Amino acid sequence: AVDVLTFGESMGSFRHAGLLRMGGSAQLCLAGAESNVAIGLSRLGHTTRWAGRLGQDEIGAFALRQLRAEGVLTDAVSHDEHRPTGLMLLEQRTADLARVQYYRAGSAGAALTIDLVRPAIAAGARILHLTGITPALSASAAEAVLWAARAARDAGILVSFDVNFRAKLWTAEQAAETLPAIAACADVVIASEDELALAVPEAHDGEVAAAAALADKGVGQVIIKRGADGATGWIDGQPRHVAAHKVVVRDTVGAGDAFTAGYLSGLLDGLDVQARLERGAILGAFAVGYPGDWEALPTRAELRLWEQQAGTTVR
Ligand code: KDG
Repeated sequence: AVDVLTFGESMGSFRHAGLLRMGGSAQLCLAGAESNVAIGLSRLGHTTRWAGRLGQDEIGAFALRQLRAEGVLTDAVSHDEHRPTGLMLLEQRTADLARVQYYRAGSAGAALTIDLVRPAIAAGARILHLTGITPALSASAAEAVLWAARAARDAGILVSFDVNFRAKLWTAEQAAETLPAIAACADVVIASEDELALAVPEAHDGEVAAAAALADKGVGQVIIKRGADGATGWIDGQPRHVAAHKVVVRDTVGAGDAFTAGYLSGLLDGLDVQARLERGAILGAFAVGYPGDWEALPTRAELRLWEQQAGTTVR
């Protein structure tokens, strides 16, 4: 069994340094919240498997090549002869403000089903990581996520769930109908403060009430991502906080996934809550310092680079 299994949609992301309407060149990168997390964990030496669906096209071949190059197992990837691999366009409007357009309706990634993820669950994992993006893609993808969350819980696999609300894919009302059942199967729920209500619609009074309501459902770890303000982990009703590292921000896309990879890595290594949050903050800092969702994420040896003072050249 691998350390971490994840599935969802990975896409070709054309990143443009400014306004797309101005034309000019864009750079082809790999995007997808779940594969970002898998790559982050793989760079830290954990074994990971990504089990999505790709089109039989050049973008699909590119995605597969990137995942393999990063050491993510792709033996559970399925291929769709008829549907294309999803695409997104990303315009970097300012260093920390980006705008995204999706071309993923009817994509191969959206055609996930329970049967396609079943073998990967059967192969086992220490952690199954899911996000609230996948259930927004199609009814069959939503079924697959809920089925996988339940099957993993029943098999004793720890379930991690990042709410990751994407307003361009569905409405908050639709998300609030679908996500609570998934969150209720999870051991770890990760969300930004404003996403919490989508995972526990009955808790209206903010973070403390939502963390308590999730704890009542058996979610032992509720992690709130606050971007430049760090993160808070609610463990058994007690909050633990970590500050974000102060870095020059070049691109915030992927920072949440980086944080999640760091947190889960700490969990796999048996670190305590504070150290797990700190590893999440270090990966978040690496992610925002360089363009790309995951390209700048550290290897395990590089985690220690963080002990150097800013402005240092390591020789
Ligand atoms: O977290 C980064 C993701 O948002 C990006 O990689 C694309 O998965 C993606 C999505 O659905 O927005």
